[in-house]
Amino acid sequence: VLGPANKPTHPMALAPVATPRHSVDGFVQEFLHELNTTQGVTLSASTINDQYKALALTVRNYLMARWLETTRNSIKSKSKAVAYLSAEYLLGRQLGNALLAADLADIAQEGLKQCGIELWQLRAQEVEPGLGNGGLGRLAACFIDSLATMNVPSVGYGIRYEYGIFRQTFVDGRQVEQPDTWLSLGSPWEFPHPEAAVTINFGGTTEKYTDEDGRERTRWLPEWDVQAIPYNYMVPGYLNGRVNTLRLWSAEATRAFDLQIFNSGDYARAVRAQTFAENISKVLYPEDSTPQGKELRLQQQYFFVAASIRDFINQVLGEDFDLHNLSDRIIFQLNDTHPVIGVPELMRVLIDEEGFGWDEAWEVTSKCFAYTCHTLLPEALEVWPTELLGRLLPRHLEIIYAINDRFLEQVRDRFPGDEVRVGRMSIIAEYPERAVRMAHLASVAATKINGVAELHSQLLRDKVLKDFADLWPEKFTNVTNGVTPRRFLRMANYKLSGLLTETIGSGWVTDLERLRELEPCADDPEFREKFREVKAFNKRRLTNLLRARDGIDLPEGHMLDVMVKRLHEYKRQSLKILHVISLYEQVISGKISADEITPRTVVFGAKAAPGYRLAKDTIHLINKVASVVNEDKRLDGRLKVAFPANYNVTLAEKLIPAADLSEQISLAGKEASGTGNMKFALNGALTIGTDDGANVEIRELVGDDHFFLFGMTEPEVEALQAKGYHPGEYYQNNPQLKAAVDLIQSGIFSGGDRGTFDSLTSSWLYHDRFMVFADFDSYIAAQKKVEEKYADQDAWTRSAILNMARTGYFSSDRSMRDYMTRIWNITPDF
Ligand code: GPU
Repeated sequence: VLGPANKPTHPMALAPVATPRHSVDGFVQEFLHELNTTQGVTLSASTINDQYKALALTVRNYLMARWLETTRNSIKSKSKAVAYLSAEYLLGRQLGNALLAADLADIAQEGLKQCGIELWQLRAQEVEPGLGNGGLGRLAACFIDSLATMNVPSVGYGIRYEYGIFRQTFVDGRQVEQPDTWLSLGSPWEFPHPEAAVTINFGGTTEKYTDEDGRERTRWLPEWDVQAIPYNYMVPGYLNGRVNTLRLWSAEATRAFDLQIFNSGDYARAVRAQTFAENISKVLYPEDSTPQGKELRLQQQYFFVAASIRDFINQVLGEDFDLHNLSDRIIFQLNDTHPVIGVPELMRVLIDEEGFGWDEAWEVTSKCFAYTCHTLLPEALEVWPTELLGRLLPRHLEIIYAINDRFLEQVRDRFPGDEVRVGRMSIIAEYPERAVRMAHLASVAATKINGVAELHSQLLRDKVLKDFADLWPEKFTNVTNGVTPRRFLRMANYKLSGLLTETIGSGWVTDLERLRELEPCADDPEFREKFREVKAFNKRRLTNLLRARDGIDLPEGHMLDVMVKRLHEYKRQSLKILHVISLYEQVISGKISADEITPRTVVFGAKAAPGYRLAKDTIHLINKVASVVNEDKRLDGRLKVAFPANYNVTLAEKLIPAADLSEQISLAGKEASGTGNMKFALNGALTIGTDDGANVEIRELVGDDHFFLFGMTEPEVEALQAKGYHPGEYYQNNPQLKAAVDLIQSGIFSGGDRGTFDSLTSSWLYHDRFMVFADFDSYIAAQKKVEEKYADQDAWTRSAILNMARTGYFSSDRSMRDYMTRIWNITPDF
């Protein structure tokens, strides 16, 4: 496919590409040019979608010179780069971020106005690329933003799913999934490069042979293959002239593959074969933290990792690079275990294709990977049955066995006679079936292993990966997660941003710790008033959005109490809805009068994995409670529940800045970090939360007086588990809890049917791993404190300002700096 490159003979070929003039006129000229020549329409005949696309292309053009320059420099400079390997990137809309990075927002607004177009209308056209599930995918998106802004040579690698995370709808209160057709109107942000396709092999067998030098070698004789087509996306740094690349792979059938079958005359089979190959990048698996062990999923993982490693070696390093020095040029950061198959893949490339000996190859490989673990739940750790892995990747399974043999020898050396430990640590599990433990493979291969918050990293060392920490304590470290201040403060909360910049200058956007300078403003009544006005503005903005988007009417003057995150038992949306039910129950049973309730709207946003029954039942319950509570006049409009469907990054950007109260109520020891918690605090919401994940660090920074802590600590959870958790006792001994649960079982939320929510109530009552009842009392007490504080608006606003001023630590820029010093050993090149 690739012809010889043309020599640049024209002097213009060496000049940097032209950037359109940074002025309203320059912008309008470029915009109309794109509308006419790329969309092929006149302004007067153009649709909103034409205009959106022309705008996207225009903004791209402003970033283009920087992108080409960055790419050229990164190949020339030969500095060490980071390749972030992630099966998910939950990017959110691109237009706003690109406008911000190119410093074009005001110019575009004015230029479009002159064309009779409203910028916000075009922004609303964009369908966000939802190529991730939740926190893990969004973290990847924040990290590549920070790497670009901090001038770190880096590339993100992943999968261009044709269908991202499903679109959630509700039918009679139940979740129904619709396909996410984000590409249907075309995607102006991507640059496909079919000429740079990489062939990826699968299946078949291996065979031994003797090479010309008389050495025993192995080769893989694969059975089928697919093409990996790269699609490049710009990752612009914030006002710094740098644009990094995110490279997402799309699967296409190889020509050889279907030609063979076409020639056999079986047209239908040929087309089926094509579909089979292209299925690999068809759809994002919607399970979050609960791997399904499906063959297609392993195909996806190998597909993108093999293509990425090949791509880096060929495109960035070039043919004559001595791969013995690979670790001088690259560190592959593994975003959880999804890309861990890259470890045996690099071994295979070095040994089978490059002729390295085993030890030589391991020497290189064991310096090129670092592993981030994102969970503490044992069921979230990926394992692949050897039967499946061996069928799909026979050579890789052999290599994994060989890695394991040498590794277990090391364990036996260090702990002679401790065969129980050897069994625990083995990369291969024997029960319930023989399977590869991907977290063990990652831990053996990685130079560094990190958790994502202090508590999480400590629990990894002490529990989940304790044996590995005993063997290699120096491998373990922590990097607390962070979020990008560009998207989640500067863009999402432009009113607050304006106030911040007016008060301390604009430096905070790239140096978030400078928010500290706002601490004194907490005591300034004038500033507090402005801060409250910003919050009120954000609430009105949300109200307008939810009215148009969902037909939801948010009442005015309510405390906005927000719980948005994936639906999981461990995150305990159940505890939040029990609180609502309890408030309702107390009013309708006459225990309290409606005017004792703080006017409050509880907002939920949550998708459940399509096969996760209890999670879906919880969504059903929340919706049913909402429809009963919202209509009941006895509450005097003082308690409302809003559950907009299809929570995504776009909605988060409107919801978080409007929130008063942030719900972070997982059972202690279960949430690795959380990152929504950080976004809320930075936008001036107060947290009600357990001592879990990054909540611990948030509370340390903002101070106990400005955080509503409740619930058991992790050691208390462990102790209760050990002694035996009996939820029935809490139910029997706590009348308020009993009344709430009984109200569900009365059928009041299910049209009189008493059994509708039995799955939930019996789970809480008889086998709740996440101990909702045990923390109920303490949660209710903490909510009382919330109400007391909210009654004193000055005190509340003061705390809100301090939350914002003291959480600059949670910038993903800081996370990236920590990765650079603790894990990657690189310094940014300026
Ligand atoms: N997380 Br494992 C996911 O979003 N998906 C996963 O498959 C796994 C973890 C989350 C953690 O639950 C959350 O606590 C953390 O903040 C986030 O990853 C980013 O580290």
